[in-house]
Amino acid sequence: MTKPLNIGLIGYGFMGRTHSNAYRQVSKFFDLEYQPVLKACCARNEEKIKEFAENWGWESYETDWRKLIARDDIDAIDIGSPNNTHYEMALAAAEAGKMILCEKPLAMDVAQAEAMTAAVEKAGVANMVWYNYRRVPAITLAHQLVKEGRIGRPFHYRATYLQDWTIAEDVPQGGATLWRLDAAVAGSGVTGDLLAHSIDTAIWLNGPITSVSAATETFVKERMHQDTGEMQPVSIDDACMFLARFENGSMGTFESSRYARGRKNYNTFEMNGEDGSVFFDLEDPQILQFFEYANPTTGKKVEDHLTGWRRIHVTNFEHPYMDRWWVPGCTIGYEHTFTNALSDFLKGLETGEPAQPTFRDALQTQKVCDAVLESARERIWIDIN
Ligand code: SOE
Repeated sequence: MTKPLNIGLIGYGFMGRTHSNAYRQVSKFFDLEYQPVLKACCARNEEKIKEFAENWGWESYETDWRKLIARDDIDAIDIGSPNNTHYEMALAAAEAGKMILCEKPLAMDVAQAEAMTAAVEKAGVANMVWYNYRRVPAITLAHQLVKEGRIGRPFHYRATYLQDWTIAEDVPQGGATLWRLDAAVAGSGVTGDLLAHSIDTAIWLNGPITSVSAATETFVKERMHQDTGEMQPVSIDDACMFLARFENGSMGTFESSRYARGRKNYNTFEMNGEDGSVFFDLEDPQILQFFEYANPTTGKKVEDHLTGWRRIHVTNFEHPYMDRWWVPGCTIGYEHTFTNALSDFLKGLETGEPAQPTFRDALQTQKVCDAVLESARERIWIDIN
């Protein structure tokens, strides 16, 4: 017996589209008790949201998010609007007893993230944050290998997240499409937008981060505001680098920039352990690179004159999520990571085992982001609890 789950989506931008696509696809590929119904979407601009609703097949639309949350025919609220709206919407949705799926980063800062986590936990509503890269099959496979102990004791974690779309000085900031460049709306620059992904993945693979030391830079100091046409100081971090210590004794380096010419969405990580290493690059998304020095289960040394980095094509039925898609060797892409995440959320409702990252998991990422920004400001190491 299937159960309908009525979704109310807030936001119609890039993430509104990725989420809508996931709602449309998920029940066609995954066997799920809960089947999402695209009940209503919501944004202030009526013309835009009407067009969006028609394009993606939403049954209805609202122009006031409070009305959407108040509707009796909505079970789950999906917050896909800019970062400065997440807090108020999440509190109201939790208060109304709705499940919540929230875009990343969870909040503008730790204080908001803590209140949001407390609200969903008090209300007892299912919740998840869309850190979609956990659901890239090759990253999920890396997680499996690490948790199985295949790389042994971890020593190093190395992450980069590079893009190049803000190099030109005449790229405006703010407004409906460029709010990621306005700290008042986004909370921060690359730290909350890109490094939050890297931090989420790192914590998932390598456990808690306990202290950080960071440096940030803003290369272009003034930009025109998209709506007003006025020149204004740039408030975000354009680039950020930080050192990290993990609870398990390993060390990490993280680097992010939107000024890395030629890099479009270069999200990589490498983890080096006593018995092996893993490496992933989102610009080569089907591949997980694995170096095996020893098998920790048998204690047998594997490295010999034929050992090298193995490029595992994560496209077989045995690989995470892949039995749900096409046939072995046929690749999947960016949009599937959202569908995979949604299927985990819906499965979680069925099994009672919540899909991660929950708000509480994402609060940890928020703590690291805040500590990174504080460390860069104060030029000191910051501990994270
Ligand atoms: C920024 O350009 C961005 O769209 C992020 O906001 C997303 O989270 C990331 O996955 C892709 O890049």
